[in-house]
Amino acid sequence: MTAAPPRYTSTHWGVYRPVVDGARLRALEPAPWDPDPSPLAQSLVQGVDAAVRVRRPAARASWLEAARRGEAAAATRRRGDEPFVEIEWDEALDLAATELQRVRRTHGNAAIYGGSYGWSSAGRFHHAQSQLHRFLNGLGGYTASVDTYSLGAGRVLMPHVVADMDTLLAQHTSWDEIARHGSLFVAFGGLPLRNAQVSPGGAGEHQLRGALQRLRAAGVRFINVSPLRSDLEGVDAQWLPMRPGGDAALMLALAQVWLTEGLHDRAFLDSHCMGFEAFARHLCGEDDGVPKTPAWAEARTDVPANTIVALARRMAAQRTLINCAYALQRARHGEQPFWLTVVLAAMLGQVGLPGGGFGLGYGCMNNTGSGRAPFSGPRLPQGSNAVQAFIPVARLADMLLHPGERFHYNGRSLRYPDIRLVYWAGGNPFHHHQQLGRLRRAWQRPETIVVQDPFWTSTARHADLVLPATTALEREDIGSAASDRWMVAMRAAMPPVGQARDDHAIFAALAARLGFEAKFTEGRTPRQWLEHLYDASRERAQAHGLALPPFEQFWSDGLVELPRPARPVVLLSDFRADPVNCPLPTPSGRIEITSATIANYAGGGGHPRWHEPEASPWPLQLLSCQPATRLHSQYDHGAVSQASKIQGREPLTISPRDAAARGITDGDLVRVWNEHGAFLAGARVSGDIRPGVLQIATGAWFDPWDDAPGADSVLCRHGNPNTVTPDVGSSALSQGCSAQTARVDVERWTGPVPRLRVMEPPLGVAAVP
Ligand SMILES: Nc1nc2c(c(=O)[nH]1)N[C@H]1C(S)=C(S)[C@@H](COP(=O)(O)OP(=O)(O)OC[C@H]3O[C@@H](n4cnc5c(=O)[nH]c(N)nc54)[C@H](O)[C@@H]3O)O[C@H]1N2
Ligand SMILES: Nc1nc2c(c(=O)[nH]1)N[C@H]1C(S)=C(S)[C@@H](COP(=O)(O)OP(=O)(O)OC[C@H]3O[C@@H](n4cnc5c(=O)[nH]c(N)nc54)[C@H](O)[C@@H]3O)O[C@H]1N2
Ligand SMILES: [Mo]
Repeated sequence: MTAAPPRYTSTHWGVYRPVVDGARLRALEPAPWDPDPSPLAQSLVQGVDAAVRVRRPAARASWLEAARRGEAAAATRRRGDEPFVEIEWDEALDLAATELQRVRRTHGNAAIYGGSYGWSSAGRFHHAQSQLHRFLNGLGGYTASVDTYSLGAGRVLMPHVVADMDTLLAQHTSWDEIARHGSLFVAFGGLPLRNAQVSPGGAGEHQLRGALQRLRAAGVRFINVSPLRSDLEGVDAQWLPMRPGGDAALMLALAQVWLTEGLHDRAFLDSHCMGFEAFARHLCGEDDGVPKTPAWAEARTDVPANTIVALARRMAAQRTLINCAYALQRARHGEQPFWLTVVLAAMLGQVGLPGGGFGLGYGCMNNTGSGRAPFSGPRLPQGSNAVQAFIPVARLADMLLHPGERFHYNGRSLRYPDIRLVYWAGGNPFHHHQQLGRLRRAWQRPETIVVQDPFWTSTARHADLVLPATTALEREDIGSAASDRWMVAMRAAMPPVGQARDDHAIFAALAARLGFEAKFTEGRTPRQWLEHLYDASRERAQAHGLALPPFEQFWSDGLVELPRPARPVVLLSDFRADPVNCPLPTPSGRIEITSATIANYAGGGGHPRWHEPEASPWPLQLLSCQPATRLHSQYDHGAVSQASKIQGREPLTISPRDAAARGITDGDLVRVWNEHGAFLAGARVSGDIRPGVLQIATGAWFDPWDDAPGADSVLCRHGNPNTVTPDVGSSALSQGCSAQTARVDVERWTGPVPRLRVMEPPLGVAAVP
């Protein structure tokens, strides 16, 4: 008798063995090989079939009435503010298909917004966004989105300056090489252990904690340039508690010290870079009359000038890696710190050397620095989109509010399409988008909004038609992430909860109603798709010199290990060794310290520069970081996230000084507000944060308290920071998300303590038996 094959499930935060008793998940045991498993999975144990699971298709009452008559629904009541009616699957699919057909016939395919940004789940076949895109392409196309909330400014900027982000991330120097050759690690935004719990598609072996210990043991010293001490822990890091948003000023001053003291590498700047001269003139103030001195930077960062000088000399004297967290570019003019990170590394002449140069996002995701091949495994072919219209992803509300209006993006002038139908699968814009009160207004404009999700998220509550999707535990899939150690055969662990259906099955049923089922499924069953996608990835693996076993063996082994490449990974080492024969994909083939393209697109001289922050009446800056206790909004109802709440609200970190000035003590409920809206949170008073700054994690399910006493703008009673973040592009160049550029005030909340509604099923949906 042969042993039963191992049963694994893969999540964005690790690989686990599900323990199931009948239809109930009892435990998720961490993979035995994982040295530092993430606790996040424990939220699934009670969470997967919690009361907030969507068990049946449901429709907003007044929309349903109109749709049953075959009419575009006049929104008589606001989305998010009306009971639902549970309906049968057949009717739900008929209504969705009829609405898709009506909208495309009446307004054209560009009237369908299918950008559907979101992380969904780790399996690559049922990846909801890919399934939706394939489906909508089969229907004749849709308005798409480009870039990400993660790296909006960075993704647009980097191809002009060095290379595209995916190319760079795939080659990040391995932690082992940094331990072997590095001396100093300067971390803008720190290296928070909480963020390295995840990687998109899977994090099969958690490496950051071990890597930091190895670096420390090898003698590497760390500098944590961040408003939060806790952004870099366990390695005796020196903390520079700088003012958020000031990084570009600090970086310019470091460059200015090197220039005036002759510590920069002229030979490297000559052979591998272009446009240093104009930048050098800017550092000296020859163009604008303002030398970018340490004293100038002190006034913008609160880092003392003598500390800046000492740091500059220290960096120039040894092998130094300069890393920039994604967070720094999720802001107004977020391109600047990313660009300057590269410019600093170039001035030190250490780009392409092991342990030196730059990093963009060590510590942001688990797999960065794993030293493994960038091989990304199976992915669903999405077909091609016949619609040209697209938006930079974070311009969602602008698009809905301003059809036909022009906007700038990466050197182009484009128009917003007129959206009549929104289809969202695998994302939660009512957690992730900025200025949620504005999104709520924009969201009233389309005629139909379909949301496909396992849970009654705030986005589902703001939909017209909600289709219940299975989770990865309820179906078969393949887990795979770039630069991860494993590819995982994800076996179904339990039957679907309620009437939930797989994302693929839902789209296949819609395609059947719309007459293109065969084109959508290509006649394959889901298992046949897994085999087909695996085989295609096996061929790609061969190009990386990786030999994968046949599908049958992979499926019965439960996973396959992707070996490390023989040669150590060092970012841009080929370019360093031979810039003529291994040029960069920039116009000059070199690192562009000055970019004619950007000067042309955006003006301003074409080199990095400092932008003074806009004046604000609000005294505090609010940072909204990634949550330690969940992935974004996923499983906010689960045990791990719930255990962190204060009086049921999201914790907000505040300095003792700012708390005392407002009579706030640890554990109090507080209200944070500005001109955009407000949220309630629980105060966590801590000396780990510098005064003048508040920090709260993203992802608390948005729970608007519309009948709050005296509320004149949106108020979230649960703690979603996007009620107060500004919905403005990072710049006309990149149009990324500027969530970090939020200014607010905070006070002790003395009003009534409202009951949360978002953790219960919405009105009209039957309670769980
Ligand atoms: N203020 C502020 N806002 C931010 C950020 C910030 O730093 N500050 N960060 C931004 C960043 S970097 C990101 S990436 C975004 C994240 O924003 P999102 O990616 O939208 O957040 P998630 O919570 O991961 O949303 C995924 C949704 O998919 C659903 N889902 C999971 N599995 C499946 C499935 O198999 N099928 C279907 N149909 N649905 C599924 C989940 O229930 C959840 O509702 O947030 C952004 N927003
Ligand atoms: N556990 C967990 N891990 C995650 C995620 C999650 O949801 N949960 N999300 C993942 C995703 S999608 C992404 S894109 C990455 C995002 O990775 P990041 O965007 O880097 O993550 P953040 O937590 O927003 O920011 C990291 C730190 O930067 C600091 N910081 C913020 N603004 C500034 C500034 O102006 N200057 C300086 N010097 N420091 C600043 C903050 O103190 C913060 O703790 O994280 C990933 N990791
Ligand atoms: Mo992200």
